[in-house]
Amino acid sequence: MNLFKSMKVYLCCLFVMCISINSADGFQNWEIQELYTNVDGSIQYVELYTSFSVQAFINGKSINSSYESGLNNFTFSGNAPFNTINRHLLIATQGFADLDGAPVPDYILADDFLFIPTESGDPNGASVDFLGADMVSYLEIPVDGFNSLHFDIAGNSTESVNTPTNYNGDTFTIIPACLFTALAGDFNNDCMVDILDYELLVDGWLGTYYMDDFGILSNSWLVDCLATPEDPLCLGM
Ligand SMILES: [Ca+2]
Ligand SMILES: [Ca+2]
Repeated sequence: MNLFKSMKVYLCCLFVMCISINSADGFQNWEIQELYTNVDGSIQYVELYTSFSVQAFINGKSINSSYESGLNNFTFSGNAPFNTINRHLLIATQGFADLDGAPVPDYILADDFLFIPTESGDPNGASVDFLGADMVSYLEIPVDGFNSLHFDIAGNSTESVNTPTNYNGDTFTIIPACLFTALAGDFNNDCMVDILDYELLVDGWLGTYYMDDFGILSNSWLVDCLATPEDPLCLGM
């Protein structure tokens, strides 16, 4: 073999090696683009996005969610489809998957994966870390069922309407039944004030809810805006 031929073989091998090393490692360019939770953590999702190719190799990689002393872990069970340019991945709870018209999640997430910071909690807030790829943190997250946290490439967040999008590009917007009523004390946004709101109050007592909220809850107790939308409390009067 002359020198030219052996150089060609060498460069060829180097090229193949580079591709396979790149492929084996290809997951670092996913960004955390959106986080959503409802008030009780049963409907949540983490949406990822990448503009890069060859980011499919996520099998066994982890996303950690942490707040104060709590740590939740999600591990990918399988790689993403190979073509990743301008794709999203949707990792969502079963409660999300069960919503009418919801895009099919690419991966299923346990309930309560995302933490909801409270007024009296850690001032550093909560964080979500796709280990080796991207990390975001937040002091607050909307729980009105309609808005979510959207992150830019630098990790800055804004609150706006939820836009869950899966790998296939299917998307929709979660619209809670009671979004546009003004019923005070309806902590879980289901249009009525009942035992479910009381349970949230107890769970968040002196962290999220205080004596004022107990008074508001008592004042609206058993008001049902689906049954009686004309009730002055449903109209914010
Ligand atoms: Ca989105
Ligand atoms: Ca309620």
